[in-house]
Amino acid sequence: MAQIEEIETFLVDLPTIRPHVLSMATMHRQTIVVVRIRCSDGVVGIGEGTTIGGLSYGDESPEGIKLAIDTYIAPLLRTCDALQVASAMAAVDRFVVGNHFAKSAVETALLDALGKRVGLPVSELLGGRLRDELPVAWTLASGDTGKDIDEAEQMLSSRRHNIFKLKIGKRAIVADVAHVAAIKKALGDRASVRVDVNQAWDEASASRGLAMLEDAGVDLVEQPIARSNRAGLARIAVRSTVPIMADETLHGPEDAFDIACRGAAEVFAVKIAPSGGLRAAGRVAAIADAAGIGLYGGTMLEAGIGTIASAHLFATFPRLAWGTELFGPLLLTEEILVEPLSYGDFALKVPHKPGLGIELDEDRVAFFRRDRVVTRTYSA
Ligand code: MUC
Ligand code: MG
Repeated sequence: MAQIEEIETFLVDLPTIRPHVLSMATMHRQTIVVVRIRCSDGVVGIGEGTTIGGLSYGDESPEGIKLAIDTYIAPLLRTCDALQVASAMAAVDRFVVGNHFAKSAVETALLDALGKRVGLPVSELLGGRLRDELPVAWTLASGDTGKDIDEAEQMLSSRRHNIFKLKIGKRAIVADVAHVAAIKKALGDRASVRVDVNQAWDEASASRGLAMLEDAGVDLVEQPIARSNRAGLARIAVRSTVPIMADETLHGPEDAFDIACRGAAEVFAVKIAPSGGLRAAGRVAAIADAAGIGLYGGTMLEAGIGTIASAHLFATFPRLAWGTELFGPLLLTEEILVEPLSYGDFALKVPHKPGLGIELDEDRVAFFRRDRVVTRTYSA
């Protein structure tokens, strides 16, 4: 038995390298919730809960994630055995409904601690890794066609990314499609070009937009309509020859099963936080795989902790037809890990060290903590 002695949470605000323009929000910074769990055997695990654009993307905000952990989840965990992660999370599930991002952050920290304790990477705790590196897409979302093309060219020549996801849905369909077509024309067969509408269209607009995107040479269309309209998504998926990917409509295994039964998507963006944690996201992937739905390793634009936690899970997938988009740390100006994640040759390497296989740079984290104490060296 190892007692969970302390659960610390704090918010870290990190600037982005450029504005990241999505249909529902423009990001200038990313806020991550770091969870640190200290156990009675001296082992410490870390986790991350991260969303996009405050409350504009989903039901949980960074501040809400912290509050849910501090006020409701932490007291439940204090009586749990850190050696038994599934049992600890079951105890949380009994008394905490929803709050998937908060649960994901806590479960990640428990798995990190367990891995460190037994000397195994998290991917092995999750059933066993099948690959050591994962293909990684990049999102072009500067809001400017010329800048996006330049950015893509840089990524191609440095061999960092050759899969690009374009954020659309903010402008009129014709303007958006012209933007996508110009980028695809510039990149040609050197890159896969995909789009994410982030729910911005209604069904009629989606039908129109999809036909135009197909002509532009787009390989995949993500969440074109509202997350609640699964019947509409199924109708669109039948009509469209470009595969449809489910994202915001997917919040765990039950959603995965419903979407699969409806035939509402050919691809799933599997994400650890919206799913409710690494193990729940694994169940989402298993349902998709059994239903013949292609897998894509998604992100909530997490920093290094959430990104590598996701990578450990995705490395266990037998099939990963659409690769991943685990580029979150590369969108940030600041590195919060002692050793940055290893990107290169269009892939992210999954560490072999115990646990998540990463270490926080405590000084940098302290500097960017929202609640940091600033010591004045001058008198006002
Ligand atoms: C989303 O909706 O997929 C993932 C990559 C990116 O640029 O935004 C996120 C969220
Ligand atoms: Mg998406």
